[in-house]
Amino acid sequence: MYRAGDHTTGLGYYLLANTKFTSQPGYIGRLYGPSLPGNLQYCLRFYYAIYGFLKMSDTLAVYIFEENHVVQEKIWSLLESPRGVWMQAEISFKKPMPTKVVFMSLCKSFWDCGLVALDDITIQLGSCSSPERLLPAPGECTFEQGECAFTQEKRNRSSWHRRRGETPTSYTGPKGDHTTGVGYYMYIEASHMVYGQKAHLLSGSLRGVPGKHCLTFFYHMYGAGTGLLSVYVKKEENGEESLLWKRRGEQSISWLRALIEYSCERQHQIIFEAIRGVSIRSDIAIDDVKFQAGPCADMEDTTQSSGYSEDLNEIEY
Ligand SMILES: [Ca+2]
Ligand SMILES: [Ca+2]
Repeated sequence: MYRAGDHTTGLGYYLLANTKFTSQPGYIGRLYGPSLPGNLQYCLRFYYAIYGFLKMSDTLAVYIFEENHVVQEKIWSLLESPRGVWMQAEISFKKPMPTKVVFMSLCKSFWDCGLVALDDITIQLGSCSSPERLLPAPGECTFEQGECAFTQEKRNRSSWHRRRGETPTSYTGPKGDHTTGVGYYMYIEASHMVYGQKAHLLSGSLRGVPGKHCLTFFYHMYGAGTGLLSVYVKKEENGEESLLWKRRGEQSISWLRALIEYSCERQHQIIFEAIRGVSIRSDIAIDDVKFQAGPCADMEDTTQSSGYSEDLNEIEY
């Protein structure tokens, strides 16, 4: 079976507290952030995932320690949360004195405790709810407000659907989206499709640039019958389509990041094509699609992800 991947790429690292390797009961895991100057507004954002745990109290909490370590204040604690999904948390804070952010996980009795995972922790100046933060970056689609500029030639039960939460079939599809864990993603519902049936999602019109374009997105291909997900570039002047990227069969129980560099000097569209596999366990989902002019900033990850299990559970069409 697959192990859960991290939030950043699905194949990277994350921090884990309360591992079963810790033998003492009454274990407290503390993680200290860097020292932050006082009297400024900050936005702390991080992703967490919970595995196990019967009760949520003190599973994960965030404290602010004033630099002299005399005053500590709990600014956030975990309430009831789905298990095994990366969830986003956002906290705005402003303190007069220099402070440190501290993540704390408490395990009172060893047998009640599960695992707490943390990933992609950022602290930025400004409030989390300032208007410019709520707007998605240009060229980025999280599917939270709708389908952005994406279109479909036909819309029926076997097209791409926007959904939140898990898909109706067990052992396939994501449990939550990639953006916040409780948001929206686009997916194909294999139960409404037949083997080999295709669904196309077309991006809005994209400007050509000399040099490279970078396309990143997250994809979820989990299920024993998973089919194919392909990405094409379609030139607008002649309708010519070329394949940029393809994954065949089950890939992971986690969201994986795809990074694609391509060249196109003319106006074009990007097409996401999902093909239903051999069984109803072939839901395919995408989220957090980002189009940028210029080469991808961290291209070294592509070798890792493009070499990943392309031949796993191979299904021929
Ligand atoms: Ca990570
Ligand atoms: Ca989303």
